[in-house]
Amino acid sequence: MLKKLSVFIVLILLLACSRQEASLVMVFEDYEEEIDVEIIYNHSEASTFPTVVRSSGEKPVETEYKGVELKLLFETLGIDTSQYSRVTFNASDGYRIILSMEEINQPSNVYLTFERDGEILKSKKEGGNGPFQLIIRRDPFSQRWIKHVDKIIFQ
Ligand SMILES: Nc1nc2c(c(=O)[nH]1)N[C@H]1C(S)=C(S)[C@@H](COP(=O)(O)O)O[C@H]1N2
Ligand SMILES: [Mo]
Repeated sequence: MLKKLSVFIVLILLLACSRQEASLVMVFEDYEEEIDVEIIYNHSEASTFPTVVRSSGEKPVETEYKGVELKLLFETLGIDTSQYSRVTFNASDGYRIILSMEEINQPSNVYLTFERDGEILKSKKEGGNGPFQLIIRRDPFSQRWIKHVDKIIFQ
């Protein structure tokens, strides 16, 4: 009984630690700020939506992603988006994309996601697309669905 309990506790601790690994930095003109990722995971307006995932060398699969619409997240963080015209997203593997604020502001289009089919997105190290993946719903070919986003730069 005690043994089972300690295994359980160790598992919970491991889970907690693996989630703490997720980090996201926002870069502005004259300063940068690491944001509290719990704001993303616990966002009251996080939503779930269906998508078709086209991964290289595989058949398209219908999946469900959960995330926060990026413009809502920016609002929550108190970022005055009217000051900027484009946003660069950097990933931990060196991949990078740039979006215009105009595209980000389109309704129900650009999401920062953290869950796929009910499971928290795994990091690159764990073989997943996470911990955060940008999904652009009006971009069906997914080249710009940047995986492992770790830095968002406002310009
Ligand atoms: N971080 C990161 N995101 C990325 C890529 C990448 O190499 N690194 N490739 C892009 C491309 S070209 C496609 S088609 C989709 C799907 O890539 P996958 O086939 O490797 O899953 O992810 C996009 N996002
Ligand atoms: Mo691709």
